[in-house]
Amino acid sequence: MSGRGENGGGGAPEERQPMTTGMQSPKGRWWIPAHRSEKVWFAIAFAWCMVLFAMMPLWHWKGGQNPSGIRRKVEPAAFEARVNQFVADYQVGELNGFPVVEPPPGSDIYMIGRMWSWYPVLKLRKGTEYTLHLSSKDVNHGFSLYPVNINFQIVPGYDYGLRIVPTEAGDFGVICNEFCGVGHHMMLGKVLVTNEDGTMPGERTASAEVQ
Ligand SMILES: [Cu+2]
Repeated sequence: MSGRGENGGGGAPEERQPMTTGMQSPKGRWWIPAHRSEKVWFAIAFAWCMVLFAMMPLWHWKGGQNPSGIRRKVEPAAFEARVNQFVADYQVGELNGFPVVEPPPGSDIYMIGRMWSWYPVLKLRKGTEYTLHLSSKDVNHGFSLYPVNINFQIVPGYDYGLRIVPTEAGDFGVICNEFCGVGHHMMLGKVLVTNEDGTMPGERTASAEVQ
C-alpha cells in the first residue's frame, strides 16, 4: 500500500466512519498523468485566453469600430421630449411624412427609435462634427447605418451619444437590425449628408466616420 492510501494519516478508515460518506478514495496514483503535448496545448490555450483578455481593454481604445460613446440614463419620455424640441427648433422640410431636421454645426442632434420608425430625418453637413444622441422609446432597437456598416444597440432608458463627422455626402438609410415586433422589417430612417456648401450630391456614395 502506498503512503497516499493512508488518507493523510488520519487513522484507520473504520475509526473515521461517522465523519465520511462511506466512500473511500482510490488508493495509489489512480489518475493518468498529463502527456507533454496536453500540457503544451493547455499552455497555448491559457496564453491565448490572456491575449484575448488583454485585447478587451486594448481594443476599446485602439479599435476603430468601437467608438467610446457617451452613455447616460434618460427617461424615454424625456428623451422623446428632447427630440420633439430638436425637431421644432431646426426643421427645414418633410420627407415621406417625416420632418427633415438640419441642425447647426457642432450641435447635439437626436434620433429616436420607436416601433417602428427612426425619427426624425437628419440633414447633416459633410466635414462637420455633431454629437448624435440615440435612444429608444419602447424596446431594444438596432441602429444600422446603410450602406455604411455602422451598428449600435439602442436601448430604452439610455442616451447613447456619439461624436460623428460625416465624411461623405449622400443619402444614407437607417435600418433596425434588432427584432422589435411585427413592424420590424419596415423600421426605416434616413440621414442626408450635404456637401460642405449645403447642396446634396446627385448620386449616393457611402462612407462615414464615427469617432
Ligand atoms: Cu427592429
